[in-house]
Amino acid sequence: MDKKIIFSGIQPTGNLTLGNYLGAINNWKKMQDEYKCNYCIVDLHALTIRHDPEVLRKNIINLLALYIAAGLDPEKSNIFIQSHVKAHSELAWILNCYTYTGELSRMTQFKDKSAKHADNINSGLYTYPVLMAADILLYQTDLVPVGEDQRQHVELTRDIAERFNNIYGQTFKIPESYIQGAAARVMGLQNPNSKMSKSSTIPNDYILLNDEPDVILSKFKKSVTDSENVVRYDVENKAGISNLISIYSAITTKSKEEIEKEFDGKGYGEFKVAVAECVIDELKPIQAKYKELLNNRDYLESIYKDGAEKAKRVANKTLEDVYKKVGLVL
Ligand code: ATP
Ligand code: LTN
Repeated sequence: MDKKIIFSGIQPTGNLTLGNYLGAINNWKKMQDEYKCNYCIVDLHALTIRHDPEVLRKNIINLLALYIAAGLDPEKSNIFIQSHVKAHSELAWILNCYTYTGELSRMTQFKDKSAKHADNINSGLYTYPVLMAADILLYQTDLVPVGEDQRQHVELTRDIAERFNNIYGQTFKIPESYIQGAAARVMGLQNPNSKMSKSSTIPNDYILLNDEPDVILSKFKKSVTDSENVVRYDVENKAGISNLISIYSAITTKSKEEIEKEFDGKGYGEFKVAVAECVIDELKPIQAKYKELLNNRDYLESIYKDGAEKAKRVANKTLEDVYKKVGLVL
């Protein structure tokens, strides 16, 4: 049987957090043998926020290095940069004509980002999910591994694909989101009621993948908990501790019950240090590989060039079919 097709991507908008790692890359890594994986650096999406061009250029390469450092293997997965495959922008335009403004207005991420960037609510931010739909649909994707926050965008992708297929006949495979793991939604360390985000203004709220060990330890020690001093999973009443349990569980693969037992009778101080240590140990080899890769620009270039060529072959086929179906002259 043919392997199922995976597509996912991260925006090169800055340093990645532990949330990006546990909610996305760490799961992607585990899927490489069983599935045919496409992992993209979605640089066009990053243009929806004001940015410095030189910083963006660096962030794109840094993210590529991080993908590989974190365990994505270019021999197994196709790794490429979105803007190198022009079909993404071209299909996005067409899909815009099959997406209703009412649907886009309902997107939670659009509402959040509009609130955050009130001085720059541009059309790209609004149609962002259509470009994401194009990303996914070009590759006849079966599964889209993402964090919980992206479920709504994948639902919209399905609706757009179904609408198009209903009008023109089978063109796109209908994808499903694939949300897994104990840490599908890693919460902020200072504000455990909202998601850990690299764009948070409070550095102690997030762990960056390139944070030094002493910084990681200090951030976990300062993390917000409750006064009960019992390591018990209870999101409603103990959001902070529950978040730490999820992080510890995602990395050690121990169940929540095992963790509660392990720290039975022990206080938060000891638990926080254990969580910090497992995160430090997890990130250490990734950080070392990352530094090494950034010194090997030729290798990185060969990966993204090769990746784009492979991606184009599949993407252009879908795009050509779409062009034909909507009545363009080829
Ligand atoms: P920003 O915070 O700037 O909005 P982001 O950190 O959400 O960005 P994205 O590039 O939008 O980063 O997300 C990349 C992937 O990481 C997505 O699959 C997303 O679901 C996942 N992800 C991001 N934050 C978390 C989190 N806190 N927990 C779990 N998964 C996350
Ligand atoms: N919208 C996603 C990033 C993204 C993506 C995709 C994820 C763009 N295109 C295609 C999965 C599949 C985000 O904001 N995290």
